[in-house]
Amino acid sequence: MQSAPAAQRGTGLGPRGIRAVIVAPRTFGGERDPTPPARQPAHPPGWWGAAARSQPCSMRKMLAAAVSRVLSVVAQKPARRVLLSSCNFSNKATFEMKSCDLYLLEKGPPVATVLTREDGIKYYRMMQTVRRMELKADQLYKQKFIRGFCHLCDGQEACYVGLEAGIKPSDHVITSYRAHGIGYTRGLSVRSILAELTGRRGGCAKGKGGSMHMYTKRFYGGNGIVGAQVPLGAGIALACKYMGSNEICLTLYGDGAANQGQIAETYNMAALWKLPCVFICENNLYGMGTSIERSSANTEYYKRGNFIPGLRVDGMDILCVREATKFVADYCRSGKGPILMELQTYRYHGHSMSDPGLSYRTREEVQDVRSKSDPIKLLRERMLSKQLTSIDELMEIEANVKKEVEEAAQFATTDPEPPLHELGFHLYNNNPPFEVRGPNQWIKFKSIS
Ligand SMILES: Cc1ncc(C[n+]2csc(CCOP(=O)(O)OP(=O)(O)O)c2C)c(N)n1
Ligand SMILES: [Mg+2]
Repeated sequence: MQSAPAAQRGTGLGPRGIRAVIVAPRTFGGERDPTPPARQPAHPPGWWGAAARSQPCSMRKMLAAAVSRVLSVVAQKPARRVLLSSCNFSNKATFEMKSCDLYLLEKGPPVATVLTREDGIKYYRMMQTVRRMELKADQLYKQKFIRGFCHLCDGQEACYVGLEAGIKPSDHVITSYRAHGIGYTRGLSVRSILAELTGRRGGCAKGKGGSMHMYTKRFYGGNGIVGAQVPLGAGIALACKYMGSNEICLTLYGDGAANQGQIAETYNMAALWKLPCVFICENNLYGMGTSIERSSANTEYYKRGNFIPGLRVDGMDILCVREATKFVADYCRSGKGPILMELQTYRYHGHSMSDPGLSYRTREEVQDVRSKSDPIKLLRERMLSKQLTSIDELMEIEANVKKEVEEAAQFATTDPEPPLHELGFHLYNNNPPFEVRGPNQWIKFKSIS
């Protein structure tokens, strides 16, 4: 049965359109520096901004011309263009969003929000980075640098960037095997993700995890068994409650996983114990090659918690996801127990690298989502429409992202593989050395934490 195009099925993916780049974040080992990325030293926003903004236009042009000569030497960029266009940027703007559908809730997230220029640029860079990283992974897979499983998440970028924007770094996240994007937004560097995919020593799991098993602080993977991360997420939320940390756990799973029995069991326990757990169903319309209409008797996943309140969110709109995430995070933190959030989204690639993704959906359907609902295009259009950025600046961001991803790929294809004798290392944290059995009982590996 051929499913109808996404837009016709009322997926909430409204017509929209965009593209972009940014400044590479500093990295420390596998993790990104948690401080916000610095602007290029050649043209930081603060050094001329306040003075220049208060000048009349002709004075701004004179100032730009003078500074241009100095900057063109050090910045290797058309400084006049940067200065002039930056003068006209707004610092923030208000945007309206699609309202969320609610279940057992009287009030939902706001339908309008303020986006600062700084945040907009940050989100744009992050979404572009995830997109480019996934396209690079696709290429490395086809070149046979990456072997085995590989599930890409391009198309779903607004979910990951929006979720991270709505929680605290101290909160917790666990997800399925489609883990590259959210691993990045949780703090992993592109380099450590790509090197993990190629099985190299510099990978975030030291080259021993691969696509489905990436971790960093307060990010628990990367789980290959469909739905198995959901009870684990409730367990993490139980720990948050037990420790009285006022932290929450975002527990992600797909529309396919939503039909599993263990998900219903977990809803029950989480509600019973009022756990600070946000159940997040990434509804990308398909579980492998099966459309939601063929797999689910009830495709309103935000209502599937039965006794747990829920909301359905436009997962292609970063602002919608951010505001909804703040809303559900506040709900959980206030001690009311779990809440369910369905993110309506779409994956551009097939389920995994062995799935061309076009036997169960049409090329036109994918193209339709790309042209009307792409999350990066949407943010781009919004920011341009309210003068939060310029095309030049976005292109500069794109160029920087491209460079960062290229350098990461270079590392991921040249870094050595972990040595064989380290195969059993790092199984446990802070454990005295012990021996592990290999594929047969005569092969022994030493395990060192
Ligand atoms: C317990 C279990 N059953 C089946 C599989 C094979 N499998 C891997 S992904 C998948 C589909 C899951 O779809 P969904 O939950 O919608 O997530 P998406 O891939 O769309 O992100 C299946 C059936 C598995 N890994 N684990
Ligand atoms: Mg799915």
